[in-house]
Amino acid sequence: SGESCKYFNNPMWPGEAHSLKVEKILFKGKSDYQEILVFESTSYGKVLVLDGIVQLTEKDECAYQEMIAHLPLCSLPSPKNVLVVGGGDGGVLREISRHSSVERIDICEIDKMVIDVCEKYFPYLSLGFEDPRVSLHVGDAAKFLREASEGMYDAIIVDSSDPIGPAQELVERPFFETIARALRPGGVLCTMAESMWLHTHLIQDMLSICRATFKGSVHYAWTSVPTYPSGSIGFMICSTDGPPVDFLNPVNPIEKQDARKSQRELKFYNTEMHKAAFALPSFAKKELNKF
Ligand code: AAT
Repeated sequence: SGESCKYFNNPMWPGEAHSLKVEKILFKGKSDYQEILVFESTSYGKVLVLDGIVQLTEKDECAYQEMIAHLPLCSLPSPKNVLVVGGGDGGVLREISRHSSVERIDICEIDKMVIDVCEKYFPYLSLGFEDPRVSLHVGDAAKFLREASEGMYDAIIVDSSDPIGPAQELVERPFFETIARALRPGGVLCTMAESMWLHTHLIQDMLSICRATFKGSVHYAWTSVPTYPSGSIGFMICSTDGPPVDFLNPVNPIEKQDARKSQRELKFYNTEMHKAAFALPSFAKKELNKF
């Protein structure tokens, strides 16, 4: 009631709110696109918040970033050209860097301030930008993909925020069509696809768009991230028509690829977690298999 009401008004999860105790506010600012907050929490380390929504915490970022990067890249025999959409903190770049087959990593992040703030407060994530294979493009990914050359990427990873604000277009059909065009035949997409506990309709919409757009295979996978609403997050993982991709049985195990093993060990991803990510609870199977 009263003052606390605003915390229950997020349209992505009406009537619920998740809280972490703030020990110290480290940065608070407003970019052209969103409000940015970094704070030190009591039990999850530093936290990045955009427009009031937790994007990552030091303690559990590994679960999200390792899964969103390695689910697609370990499913291809030898990925070379990779595009990241969003991901301005650099964490997904850090994970892609482990793959020694990769020759080029483009990243299109809309908000330069996210990149700068993360460089200062999350150096163990933004070190991803130091990889010489990375080219940064600051701008709207919807526009970037409309202009991308046909068939140029082996994999596209969409690490974007929730579809309110600047990421709205990134769950709509035209965006998926430009992704399919930018992928080579048998190329793969992995995009953040919200929670099966909270967003059945959104996931169903994404599934039907993806099934119409990606003629290889389309799957929903998920993992546990304690600080995301409902404690879990999903991924839509798809391939274009071409050499078939068997997402459930990764052909390119990370154990063989990890070129930077000495710098930072994987904390979450392994081949067993990869395979397990595609298993769905009965309720989700029923809801999602219709689409
Ligand atoms: N790896 C951290 C997790 C994120 S960050 C999402 C990023 O997507 C943000 O930096 C945001 O600025 C960027 N972004 C949003 N819209 C666009 C766009 N149109 N083009 C390019 N970049 C964009 C995601 C956490 C998911 C949270 C789930 N609840």
